[in-house]
Amino acid sequence: MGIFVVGVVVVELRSWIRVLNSGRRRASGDARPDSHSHSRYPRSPGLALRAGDTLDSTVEIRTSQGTFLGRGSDPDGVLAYIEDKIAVLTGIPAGHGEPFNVLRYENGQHYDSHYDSFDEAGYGKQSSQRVATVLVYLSDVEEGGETSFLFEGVGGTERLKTVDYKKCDTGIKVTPRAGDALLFWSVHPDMTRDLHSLHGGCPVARGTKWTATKWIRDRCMSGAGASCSSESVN
Ligand SMILES: O=C(O)CCC(=O)C(=O)O
Repeated sequence: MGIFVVGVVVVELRSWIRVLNSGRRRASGDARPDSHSHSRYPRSPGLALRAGDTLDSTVEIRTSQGTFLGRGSDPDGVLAYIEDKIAVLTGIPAGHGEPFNVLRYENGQHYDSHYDSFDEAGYGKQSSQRVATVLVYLSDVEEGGETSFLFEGVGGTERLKTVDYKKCDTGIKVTPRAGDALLFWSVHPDMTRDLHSLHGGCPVARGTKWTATKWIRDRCMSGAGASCSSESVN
């Protein structure tokens, strides 16, 4: 795996969504996992399940393949480098991050709109909350595959009462570009869930989409191997 430099903020969609443009500054090689990665890294479901959900009942929500990778599984230190950059970007120590959820979407594959934060009514009491997400695009996509925020733009939350969110034709869509990253917050400063953070991955129409998602929690994730001290964020 090579390195993409996650660059500075260039686009602000709302106060809580940022697209970080790499300016195509590749430090070396290609950030996509190699072509054997789907056999090297086993498929893992990765979706948090609500009470009553099963792996079978959620299989159509996210149809991509994925696995989890953290700094511990990367002896070259590339993932640690990116995790540390994300810590600087968010101001939250790297140890609060879950391992990267690396996803590969082929033609027609998608991720239905969802919240990354946990709603206790559905998920039950959690030991920590997901407060922010950094989604790193590891590839361009020839057509489709945008990340959509349905509640964004004029009409906002009202619009969803009348649209079919699976069509991906409303709200704000962010086009994947290799090396860019997207930061958005799932909670307000008072830690209540931000309902505008509803998002999903539109179906890939042509090409292959690779992403690495970093879900960041309000508490340290023990065993992640990264620092949980705010002094480590510099
Ligand atoms: O693939 C995308 O654009 C969205 C991914 C996503 O929603 C997630 O990983 O939480």
